[in-house]
Amino acid sequence: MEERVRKIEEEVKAFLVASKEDLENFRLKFISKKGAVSSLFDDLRQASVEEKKKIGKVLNELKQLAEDKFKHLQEKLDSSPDAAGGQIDLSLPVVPNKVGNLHPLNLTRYRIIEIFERLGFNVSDGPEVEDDWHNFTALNFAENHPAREMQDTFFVEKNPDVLLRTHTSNVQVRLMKNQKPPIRSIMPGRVYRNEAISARAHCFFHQVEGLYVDKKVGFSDLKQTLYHFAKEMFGQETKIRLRPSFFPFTEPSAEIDISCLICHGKGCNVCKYSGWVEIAGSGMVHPHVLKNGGIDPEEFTGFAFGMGIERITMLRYSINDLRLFSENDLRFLRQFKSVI
Ligand code: 2NL
Repeated sequence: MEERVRKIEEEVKAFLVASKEDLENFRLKFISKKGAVSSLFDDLRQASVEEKKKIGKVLNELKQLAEDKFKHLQEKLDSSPDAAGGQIDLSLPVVPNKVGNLHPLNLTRYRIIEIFERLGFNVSDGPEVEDDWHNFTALNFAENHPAREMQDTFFVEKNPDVLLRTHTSNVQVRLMKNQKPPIRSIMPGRVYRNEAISARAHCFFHQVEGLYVDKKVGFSDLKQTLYHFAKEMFGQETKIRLRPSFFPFTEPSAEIDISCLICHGKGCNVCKYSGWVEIAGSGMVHPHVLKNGGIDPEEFTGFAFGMGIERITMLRYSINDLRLFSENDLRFLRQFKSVI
């Protein structure tokens, strides 16, 4: 008898159930009144007292095993998606798959790169932790220039001077040192300034600088390149305006404004009722800077420019608070899903 019990136990364990029909067959075969386990209990009545004790225990365990398996399979089948009549309802709406999207600053960065690549510029990269020479001295900053002060620059060590770069011009310096003209390159990257955080300022931001050095590069090249960029970036009807300015690393220098996208020159909040919005700084590379980069200013000339990616992005999408870019609020970030 014991052998028969073991055999049924093996059968219970091996029985495969894939549908409600299979489960009903399982119940009929093992658990029902006419099932295998009941019939074993019937047979037990004829056994000796000693055998009843021994087999009875094993038989009760078998009964429990069959009932547990039944209950477990029943729950599994009830919770499976095709529980209702064994069919999947194809008319139900799909559960949307949450696909991520690019950060608005990256959308702008890629667009800027795209525009300049088509003009023959490549993309260069360099260190964010820099020394004083590459960040300031090579760029013609005077020894006592206020940008070197603690309140403007984050120093890792004041002496020797190791700092977080305040612009990506350090990459341009390294490029001039490593490469002979012609140089046509843009440098996107993160830069750091020791400023109080507000809607209009942050302790870091992103910049793209550009450098073009070759024989006979003139101011007209600078102007046409940035005019082309403005039209590609903000629309073909965009106008530009150059205002005289000052940077230690360029001479002459000019601030680049574009006609206001919001009011088209009529005057609004964004352009502070002037009709023009500043987008970049630029100029002809100062001869000292060319020399520091190992380039002969008698033979070569160049222009350079720099713009804030945050600023361009704010104009492009009408964003009014710089902090939105670094707060990682998904309600903000998800709005850029299909914008390229
Ligand atoms: C701004 C102004 C500018 C440059 C950056 C540059 C770099 C070298 C030589 C000369 Cl190596 N110039 N860069 C030139 C003019 C302006 O940035 O307002 N940026 C946000």
